[in-house]
Amino acid sequence: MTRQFNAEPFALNFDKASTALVIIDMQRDFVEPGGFGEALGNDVSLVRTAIEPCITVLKAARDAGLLIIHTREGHRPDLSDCPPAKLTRGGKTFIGEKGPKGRILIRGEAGHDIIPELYPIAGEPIIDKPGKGAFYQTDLHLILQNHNIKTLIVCGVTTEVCVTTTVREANDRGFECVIPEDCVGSYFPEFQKYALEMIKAQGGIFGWVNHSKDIIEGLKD
Ligand code: TIU
Repeated sequence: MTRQFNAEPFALNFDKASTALVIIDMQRDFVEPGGFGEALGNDVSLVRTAIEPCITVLKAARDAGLLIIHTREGHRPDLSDCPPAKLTRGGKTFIGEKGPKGRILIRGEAGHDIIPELYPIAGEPIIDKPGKGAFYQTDLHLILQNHNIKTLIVCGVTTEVCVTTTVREANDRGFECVIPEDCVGSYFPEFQKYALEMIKAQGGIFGWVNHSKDIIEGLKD
């Protein structure tokens, strides 16, 4: 059955069976103190506003039976999948260094994992990605194709880095993406504003933007 999400620049038609919720990098390393985000000099409290709206959208998506996918940015403990240019970016090495939540951005460490508030349940695939985009060097595209997915609801952090990189990758692969604006967070409020404007400008050049309440309303029976 075709449904609609209220969204900008115009309503988005979707079908529950071909829609997935993709939650990007809601990891302790980005949203809690002592992780990668803070090591880069950011105030992590700014991105925590996305947690509550993500909880409500995750619940609605689970209740509606959508495919739910979680992603994590991070690297192998031996750093063999981390480009040297990423490792040394900013003139200082953080990735792989020891922090209060374990080695920063390393798979298997406490800081790399998803926050307890949004923890995946059985049957929800987790995509471990080495880059900012969730399609690069992962099996996300294969999983979406195997589920006949056409529409993505994209939430998570950070808006102008991993969220919109993923939306741009998805758009080029033919997926229709909607970002509920309160479900994404940035360390830079002005980047959040303009990143979302860039998505929906020019008739929705990369996708659609709405609010968690529009997602919940659209999924309701
Ligand atoms: N630094 C920053 O804003 N973000 C990242 O490094 N990764 C994600 O966005 N997940």
